Amino acid sequence: MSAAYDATGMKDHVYNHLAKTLEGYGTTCVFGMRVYPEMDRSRIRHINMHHESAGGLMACGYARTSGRPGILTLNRAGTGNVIMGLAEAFNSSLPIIVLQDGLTVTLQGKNALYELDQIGLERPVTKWIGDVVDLSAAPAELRKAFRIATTGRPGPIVLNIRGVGSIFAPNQWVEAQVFSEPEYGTFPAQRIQPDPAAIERAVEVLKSARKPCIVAGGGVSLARAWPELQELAELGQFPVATTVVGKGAFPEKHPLSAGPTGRANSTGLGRGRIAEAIVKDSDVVLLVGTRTNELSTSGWTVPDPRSTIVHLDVDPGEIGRNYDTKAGIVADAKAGLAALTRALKAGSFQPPEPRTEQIKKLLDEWWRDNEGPAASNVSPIHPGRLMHEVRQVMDGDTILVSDASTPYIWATSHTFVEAGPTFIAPRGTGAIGTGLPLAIGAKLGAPDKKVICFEGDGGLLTGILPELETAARYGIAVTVVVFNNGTLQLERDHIKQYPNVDEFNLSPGINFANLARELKCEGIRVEQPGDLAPALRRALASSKPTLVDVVLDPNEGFPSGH
Ligand SMILES: Cc1ncc(C[n+]2csc(CCOP(=O)(O)OP(=O)(O)O)c2C)c(N)n1
Ligand SMILES: [Mg+2]
Repeated sequence: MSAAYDATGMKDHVYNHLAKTLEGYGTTCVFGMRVYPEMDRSRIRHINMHHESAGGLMACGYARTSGRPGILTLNRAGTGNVIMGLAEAFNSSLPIIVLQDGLTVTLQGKNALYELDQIGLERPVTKWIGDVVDLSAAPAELRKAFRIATTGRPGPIVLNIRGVGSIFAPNQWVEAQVFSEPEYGTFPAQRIQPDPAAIERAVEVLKSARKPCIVAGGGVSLARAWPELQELAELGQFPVATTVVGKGAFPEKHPLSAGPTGRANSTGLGRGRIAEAIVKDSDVVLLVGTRTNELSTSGWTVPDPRSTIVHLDVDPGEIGRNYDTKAGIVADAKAGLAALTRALKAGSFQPPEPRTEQIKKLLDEWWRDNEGPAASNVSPIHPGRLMHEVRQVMDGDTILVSDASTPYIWATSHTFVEAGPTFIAPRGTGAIGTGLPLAIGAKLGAPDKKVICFEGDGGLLTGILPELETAARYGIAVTVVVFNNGTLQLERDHIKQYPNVDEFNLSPGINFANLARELKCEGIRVEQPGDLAPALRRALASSKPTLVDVVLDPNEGFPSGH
């Protein structure tokens, strides 16, 4: 334990104790509408966003790219708004810590200002809630929050700090020992090592395989296990498919990459059909860090339930959840993958026949089918052409963030990312109105990267549009690409047999570039395909947040599927 601050016990306001504790963990950024006035702004930026839902999502994006817990301070009045961020973090296993003003115990039940069952609301979507009644315990509870958030399966934490910020609680100046445990400032803070017997069982299964493959989930990126996954895949000549959230676990231009799985993009123009073919055609499937959810497994058909499953996951609750599992390994993904590689190298392992030719053939077919849309010159623009232009500006320094709905389906299917925290989509909740705040947080967690954010017009209008002003105020230079199709396309697609039902159409002609300029960002409207490339280049070169409003054909897209 390294004490970053004097641990002799000193009297100060609780907010100052907490700010000093955060500094010791290496936190570089705090989101929230509750300001800690004496926080050292030279070490921690405070981002005062507009909506607590967005704040929680910014904390999620920050956690993904920085590898540190995202911090949100919360005024009690914003409790109802924070649920979305907690839910996204809970389902996506992201460590965020919400420091909330809790109600003074003696006021409970009196209809006090903003009184609400805060803990009751938050309980189902948190890993742990610390109810801090004695304010002098707040720094110790924050240290506990960091330990719990960053070990095992990461997840969201709430500290309900009773009476803080309240005029009825004069004793907010308390004596406390203030120090930090910086080893819990990043995650995974301590890696759970695999049981050698579990590794041995898994290796026996992998050795017996004729056509093995790997399906990598979000757990690979959370464990930063990119090199270990690549080493194992190359050693075993295992094709690697990723789940939607797992996109970025493996370099997608690698000859062993089968690309992303996912029901929403496995038909028509979707690249998911490649992963689907490869994974279904495998006799042994090694699952790594995946919840085997409905979306990524195409309703639990990919992998085929008859294949032999090996599952490596830090959470024993996920192993065997949906698939009859021959060998389970409870471990951190980095530690588990390294152990598998070591054991295969030490044993008499012969790699099976390589399947890179099979992958290449499927990929060539997919490119051929996408040639037309990629070169399309029609206006309104075909989304396939937009994807072509986005691919030209993406490189190893790009982080792609997407809102839910068709933008995320195109993003997952039609882009190729490097290994790393390079792709973020809100698949914890699947909620629209999440992309922009995730992107703002992602940029703050990785200021040197280019962040491109795909947004639906419907997604922006859910209420996150004002966060463009947040990005402008703090100079957070994200590039927002709006899929402006004038409709809630995915929902409309579900009811297309009812042509007279038009509630899913938006007011026609909304110009998001103008709205962006009003909110102090740069805005570029694109109606012709030929204008896409210069607009994207200009946006990415700008030091200001820039919105590229792309007028898309509302009738072109993926068949419905969430
Ligand atoms: C918070 C939330 N409410 C409702 C939905 C259901 N839903 C899924 S897609 C969609 C339409 C989104 O429209 P838009 O963002 O414009 O994207 P498009 O499908 O038009 O590309 C809706 C409402 C959702 N995913 N999240
Ligand atoms: Mg739309």
